[in-house]
Amino acid sequence: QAMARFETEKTYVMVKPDGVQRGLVGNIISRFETKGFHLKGLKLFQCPKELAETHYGDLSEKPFFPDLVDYIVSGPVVCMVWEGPGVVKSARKLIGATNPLESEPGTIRGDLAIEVGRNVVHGSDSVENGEKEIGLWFGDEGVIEWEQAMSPWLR
Ligand code: RTP
Repeated sequence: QAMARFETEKTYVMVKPDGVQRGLVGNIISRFETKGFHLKGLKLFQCPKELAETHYGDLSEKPFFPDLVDYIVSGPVVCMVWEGPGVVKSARKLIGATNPLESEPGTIRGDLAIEVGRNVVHGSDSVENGEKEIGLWFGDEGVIEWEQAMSPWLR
């Protein structure tokens, strides 16, 4: 059984302001849903500057950091928690490479974006960072543990 090798885990995925403005929220959610992952948290949220700076704290020395923070707070984002076997790595694959011109067609960025500074979506890069980011964006509330009635074909 191939799936036995993958732990059930959670990841933090976020539609960035350009994705919300361009009306891509449904398209992006749809890809995670139809893949078979389970939605455990979802909100439309205006990110305060401090949170954007904390979230991207590792990049604070980068020349593009101020622009990145301005971009993330420029309009509402859609915050999501997705759960499933190997979802952290799989979500990164669904999202595609950071620079949309290098993302494969079929990925979210490959299909929907051109600019690295407007790359539509974020996904945690490790299980550990996923836990950290879910805490950062959702706090104690908003993540709902519910059992999805699963099709046996998806088990
Ligand atoms: P993310 O954290 O948003 O999922 O993106 P990532 O892991 O694929 O890429 P990372 O290197 O962590 O960069 C975070 C975000 O910063 C913006 N960026 N701009 N102007 C630039 O050269 C540049 N490089 C990165 C992108 O929005 C990237 O997603």
